[in-house]
Amino acid sequence: MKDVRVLLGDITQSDADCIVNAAKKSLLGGGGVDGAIHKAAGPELVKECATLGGCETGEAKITKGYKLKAAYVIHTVGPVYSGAESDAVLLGQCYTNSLDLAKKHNLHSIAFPAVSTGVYGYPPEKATVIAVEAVKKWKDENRDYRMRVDFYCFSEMMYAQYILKLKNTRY
Ligand code: AR6
Repeated sequence: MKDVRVLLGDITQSDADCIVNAAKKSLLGGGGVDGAIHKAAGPELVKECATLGGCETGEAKITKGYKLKAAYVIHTVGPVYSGAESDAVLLGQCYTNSLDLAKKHNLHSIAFPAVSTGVYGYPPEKATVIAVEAVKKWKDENRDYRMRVDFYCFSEMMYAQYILKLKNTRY
């Protein structure tokens, strides 16, 4: 896919216009990538998050990035993996709603972690397929809008999953 990259490393170091946080419904911080983003952004981030009234699964909300390189953070809440069909729908919505929000704010680059694949238990081989397909569909539907998408992977295993899926995806 054009303008789509797979990167191995820490998403808090991303130079994208916005980075996506795999948050919890309260938006008040947690472990994993959420903890890393809050730590890197500084205490102003949780203060702004506290004004947002939480976030439902599959939805996305935006804040400033504070001390991060990224100007904005888009907070999305992935599903806790249960094996139900709705898991895939909700996970796809995390990507689509984050991309819509980035476009609404006139942002042209976005970095995603592998939402739901840590604490929330989504199997990586399934989650990466949903992530890549949701991004491809969104890019197909927004051909007139330039958007660089970076998939940030925190392990070699996750990196390999994305590379495999992207190799088999035609743009
Ligand atoms: N950069 C990129 N990816 C990371 C980083 C990082 N710095 N740190 C972890 N990952 P998780 P979830 C990867 O558990 O499953 C939190 O407590 C990690 O290896 O962060 O959506 C929230 O508050 C994994 O592949 O998010 C929620 O309560 C991926 O990011 C809950 O966890 C997602 O793992 C959300 O669970």
